[in-house]
Amino acid sequence: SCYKFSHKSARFSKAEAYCNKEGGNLVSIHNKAEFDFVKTLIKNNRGRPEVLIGLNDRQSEGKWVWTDGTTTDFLDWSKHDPNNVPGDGDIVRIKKYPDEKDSKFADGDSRKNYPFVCKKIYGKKAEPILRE
Ligand SMILES: [Ca+2]
Ligand SMILES: [Ca+2]
Repeated sequence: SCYKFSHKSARFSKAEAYCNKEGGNLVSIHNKAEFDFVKTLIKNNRGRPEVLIGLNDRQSEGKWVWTDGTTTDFLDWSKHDPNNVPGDGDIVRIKKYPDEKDSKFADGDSRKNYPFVCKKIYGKKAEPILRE
């Protein structure tokens, strides 16, 4: 797969649409090694503290799915999350809380702008653009 960090901030649906245009989706994460890689990518890009990934429960509250349609087989929540705040709590950021050692998954507001990471899976067509 191919990964791309965006320095521009966008809300979830716009970020996903941007990744779709590039032939991918917001990044999905399936194991610790991949999560570590994504965190390295963020660090190398000036360590923006909160970065959007493709995980969301927009369709069904509490049912976490990736925008690229891959299986939800890895979740690394902060001990504070998911708690349905801030905002609608429907999207997920990688976030480092001051009282935790590592960056973790944190649910957040789908209307708020964040930098984001796209991922393109070779030989896989991008899932269609999300509706608002
Ligand atoms: Ca939610
Ligand atoms: Ca939260």
